Amino acid sequence: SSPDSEGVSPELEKAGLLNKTKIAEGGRKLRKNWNPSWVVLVGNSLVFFKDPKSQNPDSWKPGNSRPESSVDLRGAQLQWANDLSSKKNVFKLRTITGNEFLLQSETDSLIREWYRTIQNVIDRLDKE
Ligand code: I3P
Repeated sequence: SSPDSEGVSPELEKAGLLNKTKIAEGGRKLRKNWNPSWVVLVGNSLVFFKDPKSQNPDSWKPGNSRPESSVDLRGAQLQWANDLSSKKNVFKLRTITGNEFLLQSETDSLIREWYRTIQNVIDRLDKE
């Protein structure tokens, strides 16, 4: 993060384009609806943007474009979930409140890097 933002905004860990579908809300199963999503990992949250215009690393900043939704990673669980989709490179993120998302990329290295980075945040929060 830039020196200016230190102490003002939480740290931007990662941002990029992934395919996303929500598959459960509060434990209740939902019908899949895959869409490209600009995903931003910042502080303890994964933030989703759907507006293509917001697909740049500055978008998550307060006052900029409005996120579609945001996920608290504290107590969340991550697992590879290629059994839950016909697509390759799919993992499932389950929040403590029972919301479940599938995230996917055609690029193996990219999805592995996302998995590793999100798991690191979950592990860090587990130790707090
Ligand atoms: C779904 C759509 C999804 C697919 C899902 C289908 O059909 O094709 O892309 O998930 O499979 O049910 P619809 O558009 O009619 O809702 P994947 O792409 O992840 O395979 P599923 O029901 O086996 O999860």
